[in-house]
Amino acid sequence: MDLIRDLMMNKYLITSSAYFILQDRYRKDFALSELIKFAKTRGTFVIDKALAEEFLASKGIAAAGSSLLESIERTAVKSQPAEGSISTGTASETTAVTPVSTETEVLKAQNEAGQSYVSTGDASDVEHEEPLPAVESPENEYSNGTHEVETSSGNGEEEVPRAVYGDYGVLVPLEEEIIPEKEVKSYSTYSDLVITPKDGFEFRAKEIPDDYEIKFDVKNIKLKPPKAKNANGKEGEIIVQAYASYFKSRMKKMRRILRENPEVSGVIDIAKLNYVAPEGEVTIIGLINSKRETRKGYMFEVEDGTGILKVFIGRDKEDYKKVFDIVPDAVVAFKGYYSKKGILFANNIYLPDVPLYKRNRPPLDEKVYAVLLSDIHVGSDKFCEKAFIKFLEWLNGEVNSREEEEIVSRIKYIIIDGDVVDGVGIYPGQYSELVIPDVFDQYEALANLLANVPEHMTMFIGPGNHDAARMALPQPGFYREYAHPLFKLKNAVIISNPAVINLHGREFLVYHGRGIEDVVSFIPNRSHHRPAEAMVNLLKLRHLAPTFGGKVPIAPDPEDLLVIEGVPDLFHTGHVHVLQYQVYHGVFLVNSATWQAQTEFQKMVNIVPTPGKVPIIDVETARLKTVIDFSRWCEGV
Ligand code: D5M
Ligand code: FE
Ligand code: ZN
Repeated sequence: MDLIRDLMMNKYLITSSAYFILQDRYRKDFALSELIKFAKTRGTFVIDKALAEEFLASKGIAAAGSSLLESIERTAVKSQPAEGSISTGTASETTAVTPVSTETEVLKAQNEAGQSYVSTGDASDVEHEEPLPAVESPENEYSNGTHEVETSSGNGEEEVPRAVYGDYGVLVPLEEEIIPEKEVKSYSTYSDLVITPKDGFEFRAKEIPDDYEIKFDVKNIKLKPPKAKNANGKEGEIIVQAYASYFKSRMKKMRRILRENPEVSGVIDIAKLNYVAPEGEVTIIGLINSKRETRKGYMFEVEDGTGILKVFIGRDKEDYKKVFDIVPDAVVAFKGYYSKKGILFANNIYLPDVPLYKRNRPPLDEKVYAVLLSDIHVGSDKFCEKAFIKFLEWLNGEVNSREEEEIVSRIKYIIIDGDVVDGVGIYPGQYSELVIPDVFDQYEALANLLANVPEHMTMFIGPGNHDAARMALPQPGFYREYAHPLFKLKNAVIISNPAVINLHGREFLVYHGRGIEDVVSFIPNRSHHRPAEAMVNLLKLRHLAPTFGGKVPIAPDPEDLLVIEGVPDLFHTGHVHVLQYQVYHGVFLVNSATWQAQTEFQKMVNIVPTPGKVPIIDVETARLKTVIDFSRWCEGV
């Protein structure tokens, strides 16, 4: 644990698998300062597996053997064992971190159709569907050991001290846990904030009928959890099967997309390549295990479920540039000549991409606008409270011009794209930057703010990585125990991350945006500060978080729900806190900004947010109408 503690003291994080690799070497083969120096050169504060391996390699030390879980996973996913020791870059960091709990989460999420399921320890959610058995009949608990009993109820008004049932059901008071009678909060949750529509303001949108449909929501997908064949090593077996189905599902979906391209025809299984006539041109579709620069070009290792293959593309080829768009675990097609030595010499690369055609949508009878928000981060001391309240007043008709009046009058929808609160314990040192140090109160505060959005405006609210939700993607929704004030808002629709909303016949793909991190990590010349360009890359790969085992945790669902299956009219992300938009092949890409000024952590990693800027979308064209700027009320936060 020394390594973890020492890194934490320096505001660095380490993932479990990196810890596994480094722990034995710490203070024997390397010093903390060396590791930190190395991480600095990479511009990160997170020591993950890849970085740990590179670090050891730079010191001429071989990494310890990979974890058991990784090796079983490889066996499951790959149909043939990889030869030699090629680094695939696809090892599962996520699995290695918390295999069992991730799995449990998945299964539970499936069973409960995305409902919340985490026992919080002090939940006071009256809407909880299944009261904890211990609360119902504590006197019947006769098992050995100690059982902590939940006795809180109803909004925390009548707090009964918690108690513990010891052996034989004897009640033992739990002194150190006794909660003070009435906690005095030193912070506001905006319970007194009342903003009402401006007198006489005409909201045209009230007369326009609602026309929305949630076209895709993770909660509505019934996933069948894989079954273990025997009781021995049950969890491991289930995880292996889940990942195997996950990759199968990714391959299947991407094959369908790639085959829409007429140039990707006559696709052949890798296992059958040895039977093709020599000199014949072949096309294969494969998942990228690894990519390596050589003297004359790039060498890939790809697999398709029937076999593994090396693919080489030389610098002289026209499609050579496309190698830079390919990240680990993306699925692409290669066309070229197969040499019996087992290498495909590619001439062409096909990314799944988005076809270049004009989507004709019937015109709307009336103009309708949608507001895109994300990353409100309520609870942070950098939350731009003043600016957000100005924005709420604006929605209620406090406008500055005729043009704004026309816009506000026709706003019917507000899409909120995650990180709605700041959460607790999300990044090192966060606690000192929280004004609301309690997640329950953060959601209460947010709901009190959003209660001031005029009722005829429908809000779609999905989670991000700061929210009380499953951390791994996709995120089915918020945990109800924490976020129940949001569920109570009359005009809010809780959505998953990602989700697809159809507004008046236009498809909006709504996604918090962590996949942008994959793009920034693997594609040259991409930056957190130009998110729309990274979004183009996600669209080209038709996947929201292509790389497995990188920074972005992906749940081992038996189906890959992160493939961009349909081409949306608009693609909305947040996460990196910078407003940017552009059109790519007819799709409007927009990363909405934030309501949080720069945090200390962002200062360290050199992220400069653009808070308080609000893109307004014309639903008819699914394009930007205008950006309203509230940033002047966010200075000096
Ligand atoms: O993300 C806010 C911004 O901070 C976004 O640009 C990603 C970046 N970020 C978040 N976590 C990390 C780590 N661990 N390393 C580097 N950059 C990071 P938010 O999700 O609001 O925290
Ligand atoms: Fe955020
Ligand atoms: Zn985020």
